[in-house]
Amino acid sequence: MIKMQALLAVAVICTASAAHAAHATPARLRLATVESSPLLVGAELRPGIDLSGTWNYSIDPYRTGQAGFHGESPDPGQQRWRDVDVRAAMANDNRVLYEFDMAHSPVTTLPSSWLTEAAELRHYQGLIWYQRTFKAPAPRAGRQFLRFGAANYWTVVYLNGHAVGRHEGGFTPFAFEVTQLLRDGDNQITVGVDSQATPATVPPPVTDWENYGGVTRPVRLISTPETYVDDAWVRLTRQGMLAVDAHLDGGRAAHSPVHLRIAELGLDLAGTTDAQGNWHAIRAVPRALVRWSPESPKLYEVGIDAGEDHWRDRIGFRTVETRGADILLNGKPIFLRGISLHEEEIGPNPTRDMTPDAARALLGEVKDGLHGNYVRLAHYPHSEAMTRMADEMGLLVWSEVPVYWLVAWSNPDTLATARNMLAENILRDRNRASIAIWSVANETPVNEARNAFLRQLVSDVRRLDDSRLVSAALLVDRDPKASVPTMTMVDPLAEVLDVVAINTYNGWYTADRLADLPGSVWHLPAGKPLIFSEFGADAKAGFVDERAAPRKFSEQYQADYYRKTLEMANRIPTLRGLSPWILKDFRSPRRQNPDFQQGWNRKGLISETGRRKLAFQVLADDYEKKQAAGR
Ligand code: GCB
Repeated sequence: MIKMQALLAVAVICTASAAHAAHATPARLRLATVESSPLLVGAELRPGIDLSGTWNYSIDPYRTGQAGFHGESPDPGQQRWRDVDVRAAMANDNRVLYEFDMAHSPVTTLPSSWLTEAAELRHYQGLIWYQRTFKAPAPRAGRQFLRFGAANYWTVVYLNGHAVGRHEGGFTPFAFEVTQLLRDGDNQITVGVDSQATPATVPPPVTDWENYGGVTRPVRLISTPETYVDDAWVRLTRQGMLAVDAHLDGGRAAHSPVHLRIAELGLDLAGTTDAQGNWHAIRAVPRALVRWSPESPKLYEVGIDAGEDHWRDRIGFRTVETRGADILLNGKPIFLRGISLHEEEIGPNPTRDMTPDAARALLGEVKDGLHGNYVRLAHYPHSEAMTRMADEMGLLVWSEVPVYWLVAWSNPDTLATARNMLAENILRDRNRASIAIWSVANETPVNEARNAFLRQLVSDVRRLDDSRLVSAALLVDRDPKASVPTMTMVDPLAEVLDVVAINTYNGWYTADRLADLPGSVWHLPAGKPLIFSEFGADAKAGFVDERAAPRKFSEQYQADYYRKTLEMANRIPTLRGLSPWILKDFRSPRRQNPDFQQGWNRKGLISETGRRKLAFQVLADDYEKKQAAGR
């Protein structure tokens, strides 16, 4: 059923995955995984208390709050989560020692990354503790959950001095039930977040983007009835039927009456849960149903009523499939006119706080500026604010997990982490009409261990969601002897993907002349759609070189690069989509050319503050033509 049996193994393995000594946490702490924790699908639309706002924070570079100096349990004087008035305790008893005082530590505003909080934190990778108090809802009924949109990367949570749980992974939601731990009046929540990547983490330490440590998405205290809808998935199947799966949790979950309601369609589908609290139903589509598409992003108010619980969401209905080299949306061939995006808001000093307004600003550039119908949300699951905005604005989405470059392919803990992350992402976003493609990896080296790792992820996607396409951004082999650029897809993973996706940087990282790109030769699978999931060139906004052969980093070079690469791409018969790299300049510590980069990857079509470069219009013109030609 909905919580896949196959993932049980993941939960078990994950418990052992805190092998990294720095992240050792007391055994009693539950690890949040899709199997062991509440999912609270659609949590953003449930009533609750938003814990955004002011929190105290305290750095812990030696992780003294996690282990003593010989690796034993941490000293009480270092336990940041203790429910204690430090000043009073030390004033009253001169035997007492605390080497922290959260209540009098500096303050920050969450959600946000600590990187932007203070100059000395700009490059801090490690552990930081956050604490605040909040009033419990009064009166309290039913069940209460602490739900995190995301915290990067390891998170440990305490409530009123008690351990609540921990989570691994920087980009997916997790929740803990705290019904029994809440008290009347003031409650104290303490959260430790450690951003340090290791060779075993997903992603590993070396990437090409900023590792924004911290609580980067909202934290809420969510209330539900005693028995509630923990998971729900309402969609069109590939065959165009309306299907619902729901899972109830609580004392009355089994053999309970449930209703799926879509008032606008006059639909009321009744059923009963089984002994495990699961319900599955399928029926013909109501005739009046308007299908979701980029041109008409119709969303319906959908409800599932189960006892006292009224689960709701706003859902669009459409089908996505492939036929030969075509991608079909609602049965019709579509060309994906897209661009890639990192989760970084427009502005001079982003902190990865993706509010709905910030998401709208980015997606508006894609939809209205570029005439796009598609975005690649790279390289990890983006905030639900982003995928909900894509639903609303009418943009198809490629969603991916950070299985990026050099992952520990032979480490079972790493595989367990990746599988859990993938499942958390899919279960969170299965109700988003915008999501068309789940991607399992980016630019990974072909070898047996990697192939087995990624095949497992592909089969997980198919089991968790058979209504969408599976892909991965792959690399190609280049013939060093050929007189024109000649590339061949030799990656065996392509065989198990619905869409072949390729990243290519000829003319930027290679010595090719731009004039030679259109004559490139590609040897690709014939019967599958191709997407160029990346191509791009850096340009510093405002850097002008009007010569016939403009130099790298000028806006002119980037614009020429786009012209020639588009010419090359448009000649490939199986090409069905593009997501060039990238909409906006983004922070990346590996980019340190002092004249042009200053810590930013400059491949954006707009600068970090939103200034459009020349290449923006080149892509916009190409997409406008494709749109006019009905592609
Ligand atoms: C890539 C990566 C992307 C980088 C980009 C670049 O192939 O997938 O994460 O940022 O190239 O700019 O080199």
